[in-house]
Amino acid sequence: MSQYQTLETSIMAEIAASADEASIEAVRVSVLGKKGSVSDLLKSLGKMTAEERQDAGPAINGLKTRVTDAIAARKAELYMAAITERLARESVDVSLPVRSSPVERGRIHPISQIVDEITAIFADMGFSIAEGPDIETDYYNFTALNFPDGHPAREMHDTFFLQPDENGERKVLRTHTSPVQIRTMEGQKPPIRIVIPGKTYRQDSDATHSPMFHQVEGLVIDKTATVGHLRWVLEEFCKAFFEVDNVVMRFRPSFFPFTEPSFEVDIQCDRTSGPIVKFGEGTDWMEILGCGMVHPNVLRAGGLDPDEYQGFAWGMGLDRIAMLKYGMPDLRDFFNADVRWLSHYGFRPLDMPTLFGGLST
Ligand code: 2U9
Repeated sequence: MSQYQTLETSIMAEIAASADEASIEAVRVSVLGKKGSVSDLLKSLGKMTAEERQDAGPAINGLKTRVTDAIAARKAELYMAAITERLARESVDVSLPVRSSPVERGRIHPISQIVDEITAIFADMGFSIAEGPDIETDYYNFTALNFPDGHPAREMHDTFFLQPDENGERKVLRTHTSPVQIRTMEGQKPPIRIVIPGKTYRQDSDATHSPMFHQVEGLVIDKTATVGHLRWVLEEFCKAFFEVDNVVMRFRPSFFPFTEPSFEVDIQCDRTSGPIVKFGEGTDWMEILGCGMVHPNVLRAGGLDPDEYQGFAWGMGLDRIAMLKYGMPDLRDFFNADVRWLSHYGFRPLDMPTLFGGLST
């Protein structure tokens, strides 16, 4: 066997024994690099006589071509093997659930959810949302709403009073959202159709009362609004909100300083299944809101002529309704900021309530 064949056999064995891309590269350098064994043979051709070169030339060049091809083939083989191994190691199971993002982990508080549900229903009927300040003047909270000075109804509201300011004026934390309606009447010509969700404050605290609580009120003012329209609006609201078609409502005469006539509204329900109340069936009644035709004095306070305009209004406490609709036993939990309670009773942020998509799904 010639020296070239011996060298070729040993190089081919080294190529075959290379187990990864680094070792085949090392073989290439030791064979074809500047000081490689085959490179040295090629250089030696220059020092040979013409005769010697006649045989050695083709032998060395043939050797170079074969080992170059063998190294390239082995390199490609090892490259593919490395990729295949890496793909197997790094494979991703695309059927696994996506890790939840902060947006998905967060929860909407039941009160925010209920405000969204209620405003979606009234927006669908053509109402706009109105808002106003939590700290109110005595005038907007009481006087403009037909509570005479010294009237016991002012005491009934268990008002939180602020310290008198430099002019001796004693502001209050609003006891209802009704001041917003007065402000709207002052600033906007009828027809008016608004709903007012918001925080309200009264000195009261037990399992079903909190000193800060939430209301939604509504107001419609135009030239022809009647109790019939009021009844229709509230019936449509109850059907959508309680998600039953056959809501039966009962209007009982009542008294509020700002409405005349005034009513308290009950809806028929079934309480025979323990804490879960079913609506649209049963023989029990549950009070859910108060309402009435806007008192002429209140229209005047809003800058409207009661001989030209009339209207109706209603008010509803949200916290008790949320407890009822979502089955929460204690109102105080609403405001304890306990993340475990919120992740249990809260709503998913991307499930926005709509009439076509379902309110509380
Ligand atoms: C204006 C004119 C009339 C709003 C009304 C009620 C009846 C009512 C209570 C329900 C439960 C308050 O949270 S609660 O205690 N509200 O019964 N609210 S009529 O009437 C208005 C409001 C503003 C200018």
